[in-house]
Amino acid sequence: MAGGVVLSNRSLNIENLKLPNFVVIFIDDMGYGDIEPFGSTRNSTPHLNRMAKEGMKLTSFYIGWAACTPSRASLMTGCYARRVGMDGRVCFPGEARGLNPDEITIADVLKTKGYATGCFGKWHLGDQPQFMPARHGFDYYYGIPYSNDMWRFHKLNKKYNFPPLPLLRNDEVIGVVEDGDDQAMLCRQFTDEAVSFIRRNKDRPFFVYLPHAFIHHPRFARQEFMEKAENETEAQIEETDWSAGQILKTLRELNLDKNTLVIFTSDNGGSSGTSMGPLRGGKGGPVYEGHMREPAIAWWPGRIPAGSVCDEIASTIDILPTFAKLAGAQAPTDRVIDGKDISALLFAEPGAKSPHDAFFYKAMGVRAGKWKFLTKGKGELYNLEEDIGEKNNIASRNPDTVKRLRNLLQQHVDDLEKNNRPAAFVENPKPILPFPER
Ligand SMILES: [Ca+2]
Repeated sequence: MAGGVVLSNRSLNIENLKLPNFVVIFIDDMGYGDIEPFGSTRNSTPHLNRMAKEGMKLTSFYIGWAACTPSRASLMTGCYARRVGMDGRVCFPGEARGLNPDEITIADVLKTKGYATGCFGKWHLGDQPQFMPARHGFDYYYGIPYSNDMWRFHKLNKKYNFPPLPLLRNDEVIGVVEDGDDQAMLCRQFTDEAVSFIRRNKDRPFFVYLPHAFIHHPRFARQEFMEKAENETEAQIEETDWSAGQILKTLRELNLDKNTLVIFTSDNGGSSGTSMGPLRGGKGGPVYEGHMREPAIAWWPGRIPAGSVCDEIASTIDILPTFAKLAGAQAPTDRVIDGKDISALLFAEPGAKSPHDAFFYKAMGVRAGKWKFLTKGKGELYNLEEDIGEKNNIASRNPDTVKRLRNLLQQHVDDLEKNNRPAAFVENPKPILPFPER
């Protein structure tokens, strides 16, 4: 070759030219204090300990909206759930509503760059064919379409008459979750499927979304975890730790660890039996930190500094813009996306700050820096730097701060009113499996 720059294979770092892989491990109903890196002394989580030691703990990491369905809608679209019409209650089996097929999900964005995309676990964004993972950018799906408690043993079964809880591979029903033994296998099955998908796609960029059914009630875990634990909750948490370990081990074995970003977090605050650590609140209810701040670990050896901690405000809504940036893909520009690229935080670039001047807790609260305001009652103001447990309402002493934050929240609520997109509804919805005769 004459002239120009000639690169030998030696000087050309092929690894750097590869698009990064992405894995999101999304636990159901895990609390802020349920794993050792976030202070648990009850549950043993060696794999997550190592993940944190090799990666970054995000200590002010929030979901985009509380509860299973809205939280998943936020994660998938990079938007607050009301923005995409998926706030309010969770989807039920055979319901007409689901995440609008017109929404652009993380998987859709990554597909534009040729990613293999797989979803392994609890979907919960509508169980009609129009709403399932295949219509939202996933090449492959293995899992349950909604919560593991939406089955015949649910306490409200008499009222709702839940159909059998199906296990799906793509759009095919391959099993039914009939009993506790079946429930106990869900973490293992989703993990094994995700690992196998990673192996099959090791030579091309991939996105693995692993939304576990664990640790949502009813709680059952495999025998080997039950034997070591004091109760089902501990066993389930420790099994999700095992699951994360399997994923990371597979990435190391395949030499993909230096080219894969893995994020571990939870979909909303912990339910009964879990720990929110120092935070107030838990699953459901109003909008204290324990409702929406989640344990979160980001791992990408060589890119994310080992053993780092980031306390800047970040959220699941940031995952779509961040992955888009890192993949060289275009995040949607024809609509409002609430999330922001947080790669500078993840890579601990000097002086990196949260891209969020304000973060919103549903449409009922706002955090700006250390200040947090809730509309609850006459209004509550907390200084999270000094009072992470939200014990001292100092609203009456700080009227100017209250006013500023109240305005920020009102602007956000007004904007959600003006710029929102609807959920989709189908006519004549049917459950995936027929309702049992009664
Ligand atoms: Ca949940």
